[in-house]
Amino acid sequence: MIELTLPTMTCGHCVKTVTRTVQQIDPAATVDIDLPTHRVSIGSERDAQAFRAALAEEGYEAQGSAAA
Ligand SMILES: [Cu+2]
Repeated sequence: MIELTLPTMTCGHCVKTVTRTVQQIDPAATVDIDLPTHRVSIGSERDAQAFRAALAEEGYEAQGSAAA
C-alpha cells in the first residue's frame, strides 16, 4: 500500500483529478482518499515514485512517506 499526503488536495474536484491520475498509471489501482487529512492510499504493484511524479505534475506535491 502506497500512502501519500497531498496538502493541495482540498475539494471534490481534486479527489477526481487525483483518482484519475492514479488510474492513468495503473487502471487496476485501488484509490482510497481521506480529504480532511489530505491522505491518499493507493493499492498498486507499481512504484510509488511513478504516482508521486504524475501527481506532482498535476499540482499535487506529495508530503510524507511512501511505503511499499
Ligand atoms: Cu480541489
